[in-house]
Amino acid sequence: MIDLRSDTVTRPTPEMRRAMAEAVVGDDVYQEDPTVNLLEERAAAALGKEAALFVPTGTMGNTIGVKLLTEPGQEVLCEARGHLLNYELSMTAWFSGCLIRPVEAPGGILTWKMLEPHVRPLGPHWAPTGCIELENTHNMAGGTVYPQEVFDEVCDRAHERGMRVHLDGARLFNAATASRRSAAELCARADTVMFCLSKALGAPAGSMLAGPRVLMDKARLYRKRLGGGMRQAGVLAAAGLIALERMSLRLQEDHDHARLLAEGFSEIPGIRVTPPQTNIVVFDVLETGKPAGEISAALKSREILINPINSSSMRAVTHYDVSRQDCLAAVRALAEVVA
Ligand code: TLP
Repeated sequence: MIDLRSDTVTRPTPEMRRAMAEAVVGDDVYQEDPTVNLLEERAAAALGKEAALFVPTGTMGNTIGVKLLTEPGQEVLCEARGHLLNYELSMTAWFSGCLIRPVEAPGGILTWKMLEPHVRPLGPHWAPTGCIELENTHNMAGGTVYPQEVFDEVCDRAHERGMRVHLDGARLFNAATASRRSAAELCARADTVMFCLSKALGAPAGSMLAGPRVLMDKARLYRKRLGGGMRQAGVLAAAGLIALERMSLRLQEDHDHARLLAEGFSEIPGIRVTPPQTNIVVFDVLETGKPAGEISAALKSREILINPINSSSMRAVTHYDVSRQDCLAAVRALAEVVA
């Protein structure tokens, strides 16, 4: 099977498996796991933040990040296709007691001009906006990258208005690679940031939440409340260190593969695709006359896995376990299926 459903499907590299087997561990709930402690220090340094916390998933990182920046009864602004709103089982409502107000943005990139009309002060009828959540890269918009001045302006204006900013940087290192900036530069003005070790970076599990130390101390308690106190988690953190320090340097290859896929797809009659900026190719199949679900099933019978997003669009994601040859095979299979 050539698995283009997501970059979450990567399996740990042989080097990760060795590091996991040899990891020095302790009880992380007592903060005594040296490998977790090291990963947290290195992640904080990579992001230019005071402290970082190892969490089991990106969803938990976002859940805690938003909780830290809001009070119950506030609103959170996020892009209409955002992961926080659509794929996290309403955790913002359940855990933070906040309503998400979605704002549509072309390419998933929210500017201050788009956000400002939706910012609400406290009033007799209104819940105040507590926090803005941005996604970089934006997953369902096709792995798009924030122009840095747009991102920074949203943060600055939000802060002037007393709001705070959480960055869902599940694929922050893809954004860094594409924009040729450091991850720290990208998130410098956000209050809290989450990135995933278990997506493009190839670790088997784990994400990092980072921000000021006082917030990360609180985050540690929220993580425990959510059932995320993982004890000898150094076994996972050992793979996370390799993800952070080595795998983050090879992402251009995935981006090149995504471009190759998109170029091939764009030559197939009825397929419309925007050139990808990173490792995610979202493409429209409406004009083929076939529903995306049917195309996905037909591809599966040819040993290619690509998920539909809805009835007319699909998403292919490149990653460490996908080669140039695999991408060419996927293009050939899609052309056959559509024909
Ligand atoms: N994304 C997954 C699915 O949930 C859609 C994927 O296959 O892309 N933020 C962003 C931007 C994400 O893309 C994801 C996962 C998460 C957060 C959540 O991470 P996990 O799955 O670790 O909870």
